[in-house]
Amino acid sequence: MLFVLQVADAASKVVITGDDKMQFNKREFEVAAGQVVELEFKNVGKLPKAAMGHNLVILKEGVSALSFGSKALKAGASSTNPLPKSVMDEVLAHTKLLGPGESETIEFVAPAKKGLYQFVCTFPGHYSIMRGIMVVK
Ligand SMILES: [Cu+2]
Repeated sequence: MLFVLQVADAASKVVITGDDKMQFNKREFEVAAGQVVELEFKNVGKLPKAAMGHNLVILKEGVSALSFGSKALKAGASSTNPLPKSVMDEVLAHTKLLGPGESETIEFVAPAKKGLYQFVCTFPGHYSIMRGIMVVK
C-alpha cells in the first residue's frame, strides 16, 4: 500500500511587538526566501493611539528605513495616516496603524532574493528609533 503524504511548507510565523518607549522587541528576524510569512504585530503599549501608535512597514530591497521615514514625513505622514500613498511603491508589506492593545497579522511572500530588507514604524517621529532588519535567507 502506498501512502502519499503531502507535507505543506509551514509558513514562517513571526511575532513582533511595539511599546510606549518606541521600541520594537526585535531588531532583526529571519525568513526563508520565497516562503509565506505570517507576521503578527502587537502594540503592547498603553498610551493613546494618537500619541504613540505604531505600524510595521517592511521596505523593498535597498530602501533605508531612515530615508524612507523621512520621505514619508515629507509626503505628509501623520498620526492618523502614517503611510501616505505616494511612498507605497517602496513598501513590500505593512500593517495598519495600531493603538494600545491592538494587534494585526499580515501575510506576505518573502522576496525570492536573499538579502537584507529594512523595516520601520512610520508614525511621525518614530522612524529614527523604531527600525530593524528582515533577513531573507
Ligand atoms: Cu511607532
